[in-house]
Amino acid sequence: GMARPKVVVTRNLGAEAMRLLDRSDLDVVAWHSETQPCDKKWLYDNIPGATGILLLFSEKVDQEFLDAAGPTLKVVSTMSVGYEHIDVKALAQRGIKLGYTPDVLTEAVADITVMLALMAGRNVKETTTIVQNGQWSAYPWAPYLFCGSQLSANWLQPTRTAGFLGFGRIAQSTLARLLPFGFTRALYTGNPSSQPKPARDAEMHAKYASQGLAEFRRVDIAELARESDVVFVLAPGEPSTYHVVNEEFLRAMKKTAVLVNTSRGSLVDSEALAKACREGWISGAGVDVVEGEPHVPADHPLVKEPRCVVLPHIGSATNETRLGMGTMAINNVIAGVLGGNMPAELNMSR
Ligand code: 8YV
Repeated sequence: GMARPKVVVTRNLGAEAMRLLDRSDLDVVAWHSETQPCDKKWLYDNIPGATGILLLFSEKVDQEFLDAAGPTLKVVSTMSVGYEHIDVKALAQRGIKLGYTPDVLTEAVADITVMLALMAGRNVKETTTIVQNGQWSAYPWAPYLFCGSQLSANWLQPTRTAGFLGFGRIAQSTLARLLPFGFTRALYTGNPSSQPKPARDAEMHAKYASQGLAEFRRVDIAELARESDVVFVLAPGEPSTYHVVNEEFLRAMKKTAVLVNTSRGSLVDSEALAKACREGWISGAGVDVVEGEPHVPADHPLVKEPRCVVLPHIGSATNETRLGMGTMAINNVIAGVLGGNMPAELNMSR
């Protein structure tokens, strides 16, 4: 009969998702383990002649990889919304489609973004450490004991300002969660590498005005730092966003403000952020991503800093969302290989 297109899958994505690949019209070659990454020899033995490849955020797709796969390759599907591990230009030149997983993880990441803003403002790292060390009784109650800064609007701060460095899907869902906290101002910078989109901006302005935001404006990065009570770092990791949050940015922030990064570690200068927390330029920080992750030792400046909560990149880590991402990545590769409509194909012409 007809040759079945080969699909290489670099990780076992769990029985429920993998079942979708049980099809007679595909020749699926999948790495066996859920917990161990595939070894390079296995990968390079198997990718020649593949039509589709499903892989993860931690795996590089460069010229060497594409040469090894050869001219049969039609689609790369990544189980992530970020795609800085993929040489998109090289894919475009070879006419290879790229599938990714936007939307399905937006709400999970927005949840953890708000959680980090609360944790950073309310001294959760410092205070839970005290409890875990059995030292609670060493801190007799006092009116300002363990006090942090409040996220929601309050009698002293009736106006709260959210600042978004990047205003895509996750930032918009984060803002939706903040409106009931009494935020009345939202400021944002575009992704530094993308052009302003006046039509999209106008539409958003109308929408947020009707939802009770007194002010919603695109600003430059200096004004964002100066005016925000919380800065949310939510732009893609790419050369144009490298260390946008640096010493100058952090020094310009309010002393009562909080910084949250749930995008990529490369946007924030870790040394500068540790110094900002330590020296009180800001009230605290919460990061789900760190430059150089997962190699983040216990003596990393941000890990040592009591005013900085560090999470091990768990923004999308809910059972529901990961199953959604796995399903989407699988459906992307199947559709791409068989010539159907991919649920989420990256538009490379932008
Ligand atoms: C994942 C992410 O944890 O989707 C992304 O870009 O950073 C996270 O959702 C991870 O990258 C999954 O591959």
